[in-house]
Amino acid sequence: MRFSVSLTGVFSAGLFVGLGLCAPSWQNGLQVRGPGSCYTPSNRACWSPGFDINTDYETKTPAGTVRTFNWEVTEHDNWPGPDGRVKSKVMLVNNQYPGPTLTADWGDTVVVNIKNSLRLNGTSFHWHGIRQLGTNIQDGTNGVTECPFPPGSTKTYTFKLTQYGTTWYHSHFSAQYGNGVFGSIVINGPASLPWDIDLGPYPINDYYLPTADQIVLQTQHTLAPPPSDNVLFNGTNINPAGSGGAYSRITLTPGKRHRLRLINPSVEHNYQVSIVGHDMTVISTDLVAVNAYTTSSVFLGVGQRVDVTIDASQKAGNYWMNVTLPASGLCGSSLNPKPAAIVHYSSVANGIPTNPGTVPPDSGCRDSLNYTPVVTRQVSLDQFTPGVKNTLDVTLDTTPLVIWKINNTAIDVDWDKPVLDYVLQGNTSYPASENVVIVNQKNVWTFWVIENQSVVPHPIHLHGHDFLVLGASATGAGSFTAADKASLKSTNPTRRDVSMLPGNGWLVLAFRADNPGNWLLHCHIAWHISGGMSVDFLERVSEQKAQISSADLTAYRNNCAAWRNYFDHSGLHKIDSGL
Ligand SMILES: *[C@@H]1O[C@H](CO)[C@@H](O)[C@H](O)[C@H]1NC(C)=O
Ligand SMILES: *[C@@H]1O[C@H](CO)[C@@H](O)[C@H](O)[C@H]1NC(C)=O
Ligand SMILES: *[C@@H]1O[C@H](CO)[C@@H](O)[C@H](O)[C@H]1NC(C)=O
Ligand SMILES: *[C@@H]1O[C@H](CO)[C@@H](O)[C@H](O)[C@H]1NC(C)=O
Ligand SMILES: *[C@@H]1O[C@H](CO)[C@@H](O)[C@H](O)[C@H]1NC(C)=O
Ligand SMILES: CC(=O)N[C@H]1CO[C@H](CO)[C@@H](O)[C@@H]1O
Ligand SMILES: [Cu+2]
Repeated sequence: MRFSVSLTGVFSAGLFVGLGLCAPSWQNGLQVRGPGSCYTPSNRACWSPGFDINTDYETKTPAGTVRTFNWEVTEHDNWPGPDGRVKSKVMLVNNQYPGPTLTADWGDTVVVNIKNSLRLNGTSFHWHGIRQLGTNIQDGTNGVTECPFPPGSTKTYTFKLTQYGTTWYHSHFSAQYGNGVFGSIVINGPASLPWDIDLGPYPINDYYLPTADQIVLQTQHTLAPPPSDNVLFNGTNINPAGSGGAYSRITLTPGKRHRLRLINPSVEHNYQVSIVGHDMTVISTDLVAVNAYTTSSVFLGVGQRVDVTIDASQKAGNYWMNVTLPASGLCGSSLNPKPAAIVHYSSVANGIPTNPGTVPPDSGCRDSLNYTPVVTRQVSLDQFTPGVKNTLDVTLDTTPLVIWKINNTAIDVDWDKPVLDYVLQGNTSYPASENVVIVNQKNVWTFWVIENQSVVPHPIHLHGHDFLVLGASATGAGSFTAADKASLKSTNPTRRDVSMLPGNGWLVLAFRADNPGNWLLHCHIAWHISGGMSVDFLERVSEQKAQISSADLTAYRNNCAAWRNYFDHSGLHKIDSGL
C-alpha cells in the first residue's frame, strides 16, 4: 500500500506516465465522453483514449457533453448566517452560501441560465480562470464584455471547458460577490498523482457583517480595510466569541488518499493553510496541473486555487486545519484571530482537537513559485525588452478619495457602453477611463512588468489566459531593473491565473497573444479593483467581431438595451469602477 511510504520528496507525473497511461485496448476504442475506464484510483494520470495528464489542453480537448444549469440570484435581509450572527443583507445563488457548485468534465460545454431576481442591482457572472478561447463575449465582465443584466431578466452563458481542475465563479458587478454571489467550479480531468477520494471544492473566505457596498464606501475614505468579522471554511465557522455557528468538518477515511480542492474566494484575505500533523501534496495551481509537490503549508492569494492530496496516514483523531494571515497585517486581518476547521478521521468520534500545532513560516504574503506545470511552456527572454511599453506601474491616491491606478489611470467602466461596443464599431477612440492596453501582435509571447509603489501586496489576476510567472521580487525591492532580468525563470515557470505582486516590489508575467478579445488584468482585492486597479488588454480585437455568432450579438444588444432602459431610469448610481 502506498501509505507504507511517507510522502516526502517530490513526486513526478512522469512516474505515472511510465506506468502506461491508457491500456492499449482503449486506444482504438470509441471516442469516450467523460472519463474512460483507465481513470482509476491508482491511475489518475489517464483520462480517456488519447487524453491524459500530458495532453496539451490548450491545443487538444475531449469532445465532452453539454451540461445545463439553471440558477437564480436573490436578495435577503436579516439572513441568519452560518456563524450564529444575523447579517443585514446577502445576495445568494439558488439560496445557497456559497452558491451551487458547477461540476462538469474536461471538454464539456456548459450552459448556465441565470435569472436576476435582485431588488435593484444588475449582475454579471465571471468564470474565473476559464480561458474562453474565442468566446470573450461569455467572460461575464460588465462594462467590458457585456452590460450588467437587470433585475427580472435572465441571461445565458455558454462556454467550453478546455481546461480541467478547480475554479470558481463570481459576480463582477462592483463588489457584489462580497454579498454572496460566488461559488465553486469543479472540472474533472486527469491528475498528476493517484488519489482515492475526491473531497470536492473547499472555499475558504473572509466574511463581513456589513454589506459589500458599505465596505466599498468605507475603503474609499480610509486606506486600511476593515478586519473581517470571520473566516469561513466551506461556508461555515463558529463566531470568534464562540456563541454560535459550527466548525467545518472534513472527514478522512483512514488509509486513503484524499483530494481537496482549496479555493480562496475572499474579497481581501491572502493566507496560508496548514493541517496539524499532516503534509499536503499540491497537484494543481489554479487550472494548471503541476508535478506533485509536498509541503507543510500552502499559500492562497485572493482568487487562487490549490488542489492538494492529503493522506489519512496519521493516528486516527481530530486535527485542526488552520488559516494564518501574514503577520504584517497587510494581507488581511480578521476579528477571528485563529480561523480553523476540523479534519476528522471517520474511525473515531467527532471532537475538538487538542494539539495546537505549529504556525507555518510567514510567507510575507508572497507566492510560492516552486510549482512546475506538467504541460510545459518555455519563453525566450531575448524577446523581452523591459521598457515603458510593457511596464504597468501601480500607484495610489489617497485624497480626496482612495483611488488605485495602473499606468496613471484608474479604470472606470461604463455599464451602459461596454468596451465591446468600441470593438464592434471599430471605434478606437477609447475613453482614458477604460485604461486599455493594446496588444496586436499575433501569437507572440507578451511580457509585462508590474511594479508597486505601495506597501500592500496585490493578487494580480488576468482574464482569458494562464500567465507564466517569470519572477517576483523580494518585498521592498523597488522597481524592476535591467539587472533583474537575469533572475527570471523562462523554462517552465509556475503558470496560473493569479499571482502576488509583492509590497513595494515587482512581478513579471508573460502570456501568449493567442486569444482575441478584451481581457481585464486586475487586482483581485475587491476594494482595490472597485477603486480602479485594472487595465483592459485589447488583444487582437480586429479579429474579434468575426468570432461572435449572430445569436450572441443579438443577445448582447438586447440585454444592453434592457439594461439602459432599467438603469437610466432607476435613480441608482454607480459608486465605484463598476468592477
Ligand atoms: C445595489 O443593491 C443595494 C441593495 O439593494 C442597493 O443599496 C444599491 O443602491 C444598489 N446599487 C446599484 C448600483 O444598483
Ligand atoms: C462542504 O459543504 C458541502 C455542503 O454542505 C458538503 O456537501 C461537502 O461535503 C463539504 N465539503 C467538505 C470537504 O467537507
Ligand atoms: C489552529 O486553530 C486552533 C483553533 O482556533 C488554535 O487553537 C490553534 O492554535 C491553531 N494552530 C495554528 C498552528 O495556528
Ligand atoms: C467613438 O467613441 C467616442 C467615445 O465614446 C464617441 O465620442 C464617438 O462618437 C465614437 N465614434 C463613432 C464613429 O461612433
Ligand atoms: C501607459 O500610458 C501611456 C500614456 O497614456 C501610454 O503611452 C503607454 O502606452 C501606456 N502603457 C502601456 C503598457 O500601455
Ligand atoms: C515604478 C515604481 O513606482 N516603483 C516604486 C516601487 O516602490 C519602491 C519603494 O517604494 C519605489 O522606490 C519605486 O520607485
Ligand atoms: Cu490590490
